[in-house]
Amino acid sequence: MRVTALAGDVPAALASVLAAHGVEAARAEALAAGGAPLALLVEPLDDADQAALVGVAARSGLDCHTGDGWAVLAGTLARLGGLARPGPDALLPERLSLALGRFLMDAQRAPAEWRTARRTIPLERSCVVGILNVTPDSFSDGGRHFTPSAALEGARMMREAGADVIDVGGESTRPGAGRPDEAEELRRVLPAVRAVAEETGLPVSVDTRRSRVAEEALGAGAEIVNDVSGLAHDPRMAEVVRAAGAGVVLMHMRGEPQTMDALASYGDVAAEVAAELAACRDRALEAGIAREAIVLDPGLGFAKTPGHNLELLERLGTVAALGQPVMVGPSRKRFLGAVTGRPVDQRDAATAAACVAARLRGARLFRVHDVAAAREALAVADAVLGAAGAGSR
Ligand code: HH2
Repeated sequence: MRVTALAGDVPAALASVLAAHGVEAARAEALAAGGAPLALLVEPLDDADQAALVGVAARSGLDCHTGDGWAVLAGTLARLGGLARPGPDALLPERLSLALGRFLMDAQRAPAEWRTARRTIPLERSCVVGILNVTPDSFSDGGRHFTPSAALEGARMMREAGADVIDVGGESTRPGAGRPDEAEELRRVLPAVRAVAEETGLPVSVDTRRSRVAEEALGAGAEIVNDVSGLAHDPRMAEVVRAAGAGVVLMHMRGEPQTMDALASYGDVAAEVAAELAACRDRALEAGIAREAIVLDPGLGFAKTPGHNLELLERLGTVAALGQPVMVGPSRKRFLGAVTGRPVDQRDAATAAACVAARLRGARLFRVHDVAAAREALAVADAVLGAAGAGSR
């Protein structure tokens, strides 16, 4: 007798083993999807809801651990899905089955594209977003692309290197950076956005927390707004994004760039960041922004210690389960210096490695300075995932 582990991505491995043993392909896929292992934290719970969960979990063959006001359920997707059944056959009180059902629907959504104001960007292969900081003081590339012609030249080189999107920013958000006023941010950003959109044909995103900068950049050819405050900084930002039908990156941060380092305190960083991003996504939906336009970003380095950033990368699946495409921006950041001992200008290999780690945990978009290094590393990660039959992950 031989016992073989289904290594790698379990659903993909299960589908391929079942198919190799003669199960028809579509059925093998369905069985494999249902067999995906999942562990969920459900909170807050009152005593009655908790008792209902414990009873149903035992009858359904699920593991259930409980504590004061919470429960962790673990089992296969198929068994957990049974708990979300609505209607007369429901196993759980409606409040619980609805919450579980909504979560499971989001978790199984595998967004394969991103809608912007001008096109739909495919996300089957990793999407590399090239950073173009038109700032004098960004932490790694400040001053390099400060004039419009230098910005355009930088964008052209990134396109050659395989960038899918160019992200233009006029404000450094590194801790302690001085903030340009609105007029200065506009002066920096608009000529670069106009030139890059016209000359490269690539989708341009504008990295700003100001609605007026976003609005004018969208008018000048940008089609995505990358807001590191997750629409929280400027109350008019959501409306500007909605009205333009722009793509939007909602990034997680606490406080402001000037105060965020003091707010890097979490009980469970992945769960808390995911919950705060879910609330941010829901506010965007309430404001009328289309679900297909929204990308979520855990905000590596923003109100996070080096340890938090690493833990977030390892547990990125918690964010990916929200059902939106996930972007990460590890590029040249301090936590990579802490791991490798390298100074800021020697962190591109570490950045590419962090991108691959994130890709394996479900990220689809990668905001980087060195496009060529990330593109090459992600081509390998994409090929490995594709080879495992996990291309839709
Ligand atoms: N990081 C920075 C700026 N914008 N946007 C997203 N979505 N995700 C990020 O991780 C992110 C971001 C900070 O990096 P950088 O632009 O290189 O530096 P600076 O803020 O100093 O210009």
